[in-house]
Amino acid sequence: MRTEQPKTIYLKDYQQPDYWIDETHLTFDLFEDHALVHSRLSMRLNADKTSTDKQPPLVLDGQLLELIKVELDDKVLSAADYQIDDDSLTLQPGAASFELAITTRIEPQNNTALEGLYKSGTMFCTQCEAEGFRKITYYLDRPDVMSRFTTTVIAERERYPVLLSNGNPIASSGDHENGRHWVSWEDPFPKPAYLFALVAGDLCLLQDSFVTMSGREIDLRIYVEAENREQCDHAMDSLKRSMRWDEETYGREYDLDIFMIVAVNDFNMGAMENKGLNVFNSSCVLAQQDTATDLAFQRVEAVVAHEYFHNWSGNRVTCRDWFQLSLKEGFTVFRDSEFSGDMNSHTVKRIEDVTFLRANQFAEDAGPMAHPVRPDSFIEISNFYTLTVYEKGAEVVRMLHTLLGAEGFRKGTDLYFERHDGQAVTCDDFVKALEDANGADFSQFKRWYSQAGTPRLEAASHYDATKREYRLSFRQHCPATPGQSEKLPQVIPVRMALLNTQGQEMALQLAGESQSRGYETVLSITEAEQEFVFSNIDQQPLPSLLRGFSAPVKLSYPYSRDDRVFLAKHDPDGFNRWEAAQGLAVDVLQGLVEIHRTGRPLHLDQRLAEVYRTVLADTSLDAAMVAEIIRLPSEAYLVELAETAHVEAIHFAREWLRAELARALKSEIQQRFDALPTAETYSADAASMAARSLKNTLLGYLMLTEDPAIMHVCVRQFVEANNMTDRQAALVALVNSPFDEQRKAALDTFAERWAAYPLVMDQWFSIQAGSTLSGGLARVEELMQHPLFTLRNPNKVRAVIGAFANQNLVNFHQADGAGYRFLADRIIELDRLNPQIAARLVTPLSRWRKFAEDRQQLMQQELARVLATEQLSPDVYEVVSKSLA
Ligand code: B3K
Ligand code: ZN
Repeated sequence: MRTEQPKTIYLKDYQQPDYWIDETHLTFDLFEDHALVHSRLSMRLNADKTSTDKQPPLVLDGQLLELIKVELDDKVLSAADYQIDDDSLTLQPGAASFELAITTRIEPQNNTALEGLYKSGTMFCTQCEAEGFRKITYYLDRPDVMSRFTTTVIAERERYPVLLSNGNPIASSGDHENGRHWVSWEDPFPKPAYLFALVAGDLCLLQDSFVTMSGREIDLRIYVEAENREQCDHAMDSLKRSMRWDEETYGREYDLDIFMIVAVNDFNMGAMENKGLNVFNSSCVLAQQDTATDLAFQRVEAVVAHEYFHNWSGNRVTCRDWFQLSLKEGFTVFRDSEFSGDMNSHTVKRIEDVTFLRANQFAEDAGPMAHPVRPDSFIEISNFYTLTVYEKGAEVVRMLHTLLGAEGFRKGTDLYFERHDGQAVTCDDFVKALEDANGADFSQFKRWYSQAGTPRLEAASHYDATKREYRLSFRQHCPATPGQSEKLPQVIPVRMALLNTQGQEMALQLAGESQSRGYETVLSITEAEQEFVFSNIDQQPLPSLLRGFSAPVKLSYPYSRDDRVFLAKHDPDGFNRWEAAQGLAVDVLQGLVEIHRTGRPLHLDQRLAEVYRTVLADTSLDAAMVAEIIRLPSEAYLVELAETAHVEAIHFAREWLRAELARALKSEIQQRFDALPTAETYSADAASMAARSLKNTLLGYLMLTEDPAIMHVCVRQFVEANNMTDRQAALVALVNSPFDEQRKAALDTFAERWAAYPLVMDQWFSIQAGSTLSGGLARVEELMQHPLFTLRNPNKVRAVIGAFANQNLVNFHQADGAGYRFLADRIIELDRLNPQIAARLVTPLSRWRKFAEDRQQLMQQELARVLATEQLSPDVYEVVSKSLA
């Protein structure tokens, strides 16, 4: 924490470092009330940048460190030989190559920010990305400084039998005085400090092995606390599948002899890809049918894969500077989503990703924190681990994949990995490799990296029966975002087909082209306005546009509701069938919101019921798809779409429509519900998960009819379920139902049964915090008094405060502003403990421009109050000040 104004860092100011660190030798001496960190660095002048005759000072990053000793080439320096401030240690090396030895003292047990070396429960662990290593020792803490690390960890044997770091264990390990022992690790691959990791604890392990494509046997280990030993199988299977997939899909083989995952309870995000030693939030490792839902199983699979894939996209080839973060994150998210698609269903995975992107990233891109996939500036890099860098970044890579085709893309990534192995590079280098391998020119495409905001794409069409010609025209426009008022046209790949009145795809012959494009094509839109003419079209077609969401844009086309019904029933493309049903539901809901606001009674558009009826009766369709299609768009998405969001009206209209659909389709829903088998034994395969997903979606609808007979079915499911997915779905339905007695009983039974399982209790917290029944704020305040709640555990903060502010819109936005006041108080409180988590909580308030005037004022007031707080962290300062600007 500091008092002076935090300063902004600009991409345009990037310069190479003055020095390199070839070797890094670290020794950690861990104690209960402090840790000593001894480093020995082999350094040399960066000759490309500066000459030896005017050697620049060496400025090492360091924060919250107590400096014990500095030695330069084995000579102890005195205080006069160096300068120290809050962020750095500066000294003047006498030669172009030198050895620097530094000892610092830190207090991991008091580190509540969970960055650097800290304690989670009884174990020591680290989190160094992005700039956490500087909280461990003085160093060149920047990703373009890559060094070979050797690490020795010394700690009490009894308390910390397991001592881990990156790389391969060096045979030597042994006893030290006073019941202490030590282990040394060596990582042969040069890496930036952000990939450093250390773990010390009393851990047990699940061990397995994997034989790579070249026949090397890799030792695989998942370390957890003893009570979680039975919950690691799914993570281990996911790891092995990821390793195989990366070999088959990208030709990437694992490189060390050992790969370790450690689960910790207190972790700021999902997981971290430290070389050879991934540290995970336990919520992304542990999964077992009794305690984890299918969603949690899928998240474990995706996060294990994501972190594993970073070994190439991030570790072997890393980022030159933090502005390039999407180089590794966008690419790796794209890789993990394709992996998940291959493991389960591509269409369902795509629907989930697009739903998430549109409700959340689009909102970010339209708000005060909007920034390009490659940002131009930041105050605190931790604030830029955003949906834009990750999810929009992945969309950008997906478009490159679409434009090049799978084979061309693979040629490009092969060249990228080969050309840049062991280097710290930029997004431009990535695109250049794809261009060079394919003879492509992506100069215009690269605007996706530099322009923020979600482009709008308006499509229109005209059919000329006499000429048998169909004209499809597009107009693109990207709204202004902070610091970017003028935007240039971007390359927008539109995957599309034309459907005849039978719903069949028509042959696509573009005027001026000699060859037909078959029945589906990708139109590349590059101009602000552009037209495509299709020839030999003998009837008025209905276009199926942006299939698979081939570009992250807001597409509009003047579809009538009947058109959407037709597409929802007949489009051969699964994604666009869902999209048509979504579009219809959005249109219906937006209409209902307006009608409700004028005080008129609401009526159900039977066309939507008809689409749902057809889908419910279609047993040939993947059950997970049925569940997706009959799920109404979220309140958050409706807020995002609205010019001014009227929270109560949105909530009312959506709840009304759900209940109305449930009543209108009760017998069809009941029939389908009854026909779905309840499996005797649990399985986490795709088909079983799909069946559960549909069954529980149907249960949710049935419960809206408030029929006591159904309530009993729900209670029975809650009691008898042999897995957490079904149990939790029943609990959610009960918690949001008017059956007070059953709700209370279910919550109590659940809490009693699972009190010893923190991750299960997180679900219990979050279901209640997210419940839209009235009185939400009081409930949340009560939950915070629960003995298991603590602000020091990020998962608990997310489960209670995060769920309330992000998923419980009616209660968070209660008209008197008490929800805003509550959140601002928590932000201020949390900022003293954990600035990264505090800054994340600002998001719902930062969206104040979306709401009506009275709410805008109340939200701004709270932001202003946060900003006026003394000793605000740069993290919260940046988000709040930008939100108010
Ligand atoms: N690379 C880490 C994120 C680190 C966040 C630091 N504030 C996890 C991931 O994206 O794989
Ligand atoms: Zn990542």
